[in-house]
Amino acid sequence: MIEIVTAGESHGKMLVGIISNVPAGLTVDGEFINSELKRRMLGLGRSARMQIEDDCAEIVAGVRAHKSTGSPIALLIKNNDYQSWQNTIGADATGTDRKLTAVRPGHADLSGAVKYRFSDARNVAERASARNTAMLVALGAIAKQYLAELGITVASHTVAIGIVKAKACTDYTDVNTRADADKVRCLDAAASEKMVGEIRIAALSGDTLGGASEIVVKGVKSGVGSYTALNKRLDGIIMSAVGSVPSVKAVEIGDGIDGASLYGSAVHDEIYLSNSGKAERRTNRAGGIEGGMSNGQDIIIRAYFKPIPTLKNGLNTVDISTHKQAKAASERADVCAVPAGGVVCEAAVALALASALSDMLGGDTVEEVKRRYEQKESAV
Ligand code: EPS
Repeated sequence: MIEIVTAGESHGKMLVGIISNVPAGLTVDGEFINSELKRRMLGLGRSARMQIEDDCAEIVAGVRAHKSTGSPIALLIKNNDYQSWQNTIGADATGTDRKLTAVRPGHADLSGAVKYRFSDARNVAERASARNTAMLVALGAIAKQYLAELGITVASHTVAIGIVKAKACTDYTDVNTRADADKVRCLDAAASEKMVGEIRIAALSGDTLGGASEIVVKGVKSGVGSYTALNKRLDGIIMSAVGSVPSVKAVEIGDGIDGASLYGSAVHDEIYLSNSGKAERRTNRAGGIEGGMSNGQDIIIRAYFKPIPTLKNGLNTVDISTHKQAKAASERADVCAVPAGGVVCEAAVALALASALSDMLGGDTVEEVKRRYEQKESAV
């Protein structure tokens, strides 16, 4: 089963990632990985950190002459900002500056400091930082290359920022090309303009904004995941992966939220006999997953992000060194990370799906994986 592990601090020397159980013979395109990393850095509302970094992954193991060898693939992404943190972060650091004791509500600071018994939440903030999502995107790019061999694509677009909602998407072609051309990765031009306005207002008032992204997976055959065991249910696997992305507080599959307040007759996708005699659905309110399995339709996921918890005007908190009431620490942070969050969720979904597929198909080589997938029926 395809699995990942990552390490790295926001201002440490580098981010490290390993993806294991990738079959041999997969073309691993370093340029594609880097283009995915660039997509994560874009979008109005990102912090000044994005001007410091030039995210680029170095492939240091598991790939030879652009092909996976079947061994674990290891990646490195350098943190340029380490230059300014050398004496604070790292194994040989001696600096005790940059303490973080006025813990930020909504961030990992307080619970992390209590859990690991730190008197300074810097260790927590460094690892909990969404900086680590750069490595998630790089590893996700390898998962996307595995999925591409099976004809599967993963894309995303912004559907809400603050109170501004995009109109429902009816055209799921070339989603990433169209979304990436927009400042906030929104496919609805009128909504995009309003979203830009909302981000500017939040920036001026030292505040932050959340929102939602829709992730669209095309080309998945029927029958990935299984109803036979809780941990094989594809909706659960995807929700867990997306829900683990920093800032995500809710995950929806298809029309899950609206459907909860409707009659069943208005929710479930009726099944018809097609002209070719196959059973098919004309609607996709289930978002491509029924009974914990893909049903052959597009898989539609929505990730809901909370506003970034680092605020210019810190919220009320307690300073864990003085045990006095304080204003939360303010650090450089994004005003709105929703456009980037969509790209990160694509990676999380690609990895979850690649993992579920590799669990189902096994296979030592890409050719073997492809042959096994081709044998799967997509409809009856
Ligand atoms: C991020 C890097 C971080 C933050 C952001 C995401 O860099 P720095 O802390 O140096 O500004 O900009 O992370 C957060 C907002 C957060 O709360 O963790 C990145 O590379 O995506």
